[in-house]
Formats: sequence, structure tokens, C-alpha cells
Amino acid sequence: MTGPRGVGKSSLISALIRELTQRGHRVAALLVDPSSPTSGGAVLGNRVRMPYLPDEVFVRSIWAESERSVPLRAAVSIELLEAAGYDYVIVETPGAGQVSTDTLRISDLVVVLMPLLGDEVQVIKAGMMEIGDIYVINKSDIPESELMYSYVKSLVKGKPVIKVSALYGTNLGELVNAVNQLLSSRRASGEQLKRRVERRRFVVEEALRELLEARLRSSLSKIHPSVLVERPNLIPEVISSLKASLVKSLSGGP
Ligand SMILES: Nc1nc2c(ncn2[C@@H]2O[C@H](COP(=O)(O)OP(=O)(O)O)[C@@H](O)[C@H]2O)c(=O)[nH]1
Ligand SMILES: [Mg+2]
Repeated sequence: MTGPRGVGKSSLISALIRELTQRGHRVAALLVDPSSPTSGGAVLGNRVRMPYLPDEVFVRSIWAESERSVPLRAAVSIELLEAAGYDYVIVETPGAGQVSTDTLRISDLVVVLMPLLGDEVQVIKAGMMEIGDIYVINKSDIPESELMYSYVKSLVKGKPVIKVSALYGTNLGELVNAVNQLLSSRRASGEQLKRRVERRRFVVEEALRELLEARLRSSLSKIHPSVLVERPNLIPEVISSLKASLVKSLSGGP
């Protein structure tokens, strides 16, 4: 679930959690937002802003020392939660920046929440009109939402556009049905599997990158800077020897 700050992502997730748990599903929610004040490892920090959560709902902020590692942590968490039997893993991300872009790439389905103000729509139009699978006009209790609904419908021709109010719990069933419908047609067409293969590929690539970076840092830290200046070829040499040792260890060699 993505969209600019203040559109009501957290509120809608909280309302969806209620809707889905009432239908008997196990639900988890992840907040992937490096600029969030609840980042920094605050376990359950986000529960504070979701007052109606049943105890059995899993809610966490995703955090890592390095911002670049956040999407990898998110992808691994999604995989683990799915393996643990959660029916829905809802991910909140603000939509701007690399962390958000990667997070949307590793999701099965992207729900975009549209702002009600025209100029904000112009700002997010560029990136958001391709990435979304379902578009949501939240705050349908506010009259301006009607205009935005017609506008967005004309923008995203063919994709579902759904009006909801997270505040009053209006039309949540319609949103859940649209999500389920899309997921099951993707399961049937093989699209779902393709996306999951992509997610695993992302996990493997990012994990390898982190491993290589850590090894490179540690190798270079053992070399005195003056030696690096005198022998500029040393860095590429270190990189190739690291690559060779990694390939060896991955193929089960010594
Ligand atoms: N009127 C109205 N306000 C809402 C609705 N959903 C959320 N809000 C308000 O919008 C503000 C931002 O909500 P929040 O969920 O924190 O947005 P986020 O930044 O996208 O996670 C809060 O003050 C909410 O109470 C809604 O359906 N109707
Ligand atoms: Mg939020």
C-alpha cells in the first residue's frame, strides 16, 4: 500500500486488518519507511497509531543499519510471514525514494492511495500511474473525493478504482474483494509465480551484494591507504579475488 504522507495508509491498513480478521484471516502489517519516526528498531512502535489491533496481528517497522538493506529485510520478512501461515501481509510504504520503489517491486500487488488535492496528484502522477494495480480514493467522507474519483478513473483506464473511508469503515469489503479477485486471476495466469520468482531473485542478489560489500570492506581495511595510492590496481585485484573465492564457496569448493 503506497501513497504520499497523510492520505490515510496507516488508517486504511488498520481498518483492513479489522475487516480481514473478522473474515477469519491471519494478517500481518509491515511499515517500510526509512524516514519514519518509528524506524530505528522500534518493535511494535506502529501499534500506537493503530489502536484497534487484535493481539494476534503481527505489526512491525522494518529497519536496517543501512537504508539500502531495508528492502531486503522487507522481502525476507514477507517470505517468512507467508511461510508462518499469514494469509495477508500488508506493507505500508510512502512511495518516494529507492526503498519504496524496491518495496513495491517485491510485492504481489500494489494498492495506490490517491491524495484529494489536485497539485499533490500532479506530483505523484509521474511514478504512480504505472506501478499501481488498484487505485483507492480514501476519505470518501470528504466531498472533494468525488471529483478526484472521476479524475483518477479517467487516468487509470481499466484498472479498479475504489472509494473507501478508513475513518468510517466504508466500502472496505469492495476493496478486499478487488484485491482477492486480482490475486486469484494472477495465481491462475502464472503472473503470481513470476512475481515471486522476481522477489526471490531480489533477495539472492541483495544478500550477495551485502556479503560482497562486507568482505570488500574488511579486505580493504587491512591494506594501508598509502599502498592503495602506490598500487592503484590493487582494488580491482582484491575485487576479482573476492569474486573468485565467492564463486568457489557457492559451488561447494574449498
Ligand atoms: N476524513 C477522513 N480522514 C481520514 C481518513 N483516513 C485517514 N484520515 C486522517 O488522515 C490523516 C493521515 O492518516 P494516516 O493514516 O496517518 O496517513 P498515512 O501517512 O498515509 O499513513 C489522519 O489524521 C487520519 O485520521 C478517512 O477515511 N476520512
Ligand atoms: Mg502511515
